[in-house]
Amino acid sequence: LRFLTAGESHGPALTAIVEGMIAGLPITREYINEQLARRQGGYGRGGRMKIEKDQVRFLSGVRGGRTTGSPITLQIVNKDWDNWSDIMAPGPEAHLHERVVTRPRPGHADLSGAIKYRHEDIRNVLERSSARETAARVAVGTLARCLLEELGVEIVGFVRRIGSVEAVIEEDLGTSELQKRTARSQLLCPDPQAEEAMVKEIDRARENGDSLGGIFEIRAYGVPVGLGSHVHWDRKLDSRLAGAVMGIQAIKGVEIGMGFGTAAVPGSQVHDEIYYSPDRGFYRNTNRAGGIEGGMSNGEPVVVRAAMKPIPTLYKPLLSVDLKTREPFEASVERSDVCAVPAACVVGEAVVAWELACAMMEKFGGDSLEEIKERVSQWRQLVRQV
Ligand code: EPS
Repeated sequence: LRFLTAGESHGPALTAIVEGMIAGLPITREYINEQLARRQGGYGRGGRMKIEKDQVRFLSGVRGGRTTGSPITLQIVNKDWDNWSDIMAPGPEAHLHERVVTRPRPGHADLSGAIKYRHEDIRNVLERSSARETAARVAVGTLARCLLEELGVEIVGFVRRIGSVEAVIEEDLGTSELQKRTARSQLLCPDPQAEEAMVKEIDRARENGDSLGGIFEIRAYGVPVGLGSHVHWDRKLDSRLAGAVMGIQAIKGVEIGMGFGTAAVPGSQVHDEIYYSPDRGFYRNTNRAGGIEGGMSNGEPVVVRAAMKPIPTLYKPLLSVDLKTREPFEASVERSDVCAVPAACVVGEAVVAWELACAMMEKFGGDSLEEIKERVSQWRQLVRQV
């Protein structure tokens, strides 16, 4: 299973091609659009989201509501293209001297990208480094999510922190309650009290011309034992998940389970003790490992957390130097999001779904939904009998 995305933030469209998906998987535009709408939401988004209303189009690989096994092409049109078609045109007609960007924004890909690719106009960098691209990854991840759902794996994401406000989430909160509370929240935060404080903090940041980051958490329930492998570093499930989540724009830290917390306490408070009962088989009473030991899923929920930095496009000026004149200036912008942590959380769900779907395909394989379903159910039965 593999995919590629293409498309600029103010280009005509985002495109993704997914190759290797089994045949017979039920998939609807509506389900993908629902996830795309979730990504566009969240208190703290800026003006661009008033222009876009992301909708997916299938250009190949899906027929009559099911995948055919052929490469799947997904397209999301950028409505903002109408305002940019002169500037972004691919041919000599492009207005290359309009809206030229020579002022690199601190914290962005701008300066390194311009130096690396020898661009005089930073627009050639920012158009692709923009988090607009994550819409394509959400569409792709939703295909993966459909596969996982067929195989009994469920993905739930929520926001744990925005700025200085941390949510309190009861350890024993059931999946459905967690989902219900999260779905009700405009910040995807299951703690309503914390959410209120987060909204205030976002308002304050906006007033100050500042931006805010935060932490989101993704949980995967029903992941069978044995995805990934201990035998080689690049087959470890945690290594792959961390790479995928770190690959989301603005992510600066990823942890699995107790993560960084494991460094501060002795081993007796870190490792999950193992129990056995005839009806449950092997199990643990704690899940500090976040469902992964030795690079393999251990049957407990997989828990991935990520820290997102505050968006670097600020209304409050930060010092920088002009690429062309080498003169210092104070960077300021016209339009930006104040906080996009809930959006990043939806992207997090998508990339975790993707990596888990890849790991499922590797372990169980098959070319059709029936085939992989059969193999997964056999494996689950076998594991219960161990
Ligand atoms: C982004 C800047 C803003 C965001 C954009 C990411 O866009 P614009 O430059 O058009 O105002 O709205 O996010 C999206 C368009 C999106 O779909 O998430 C950036 O510089 O990364």
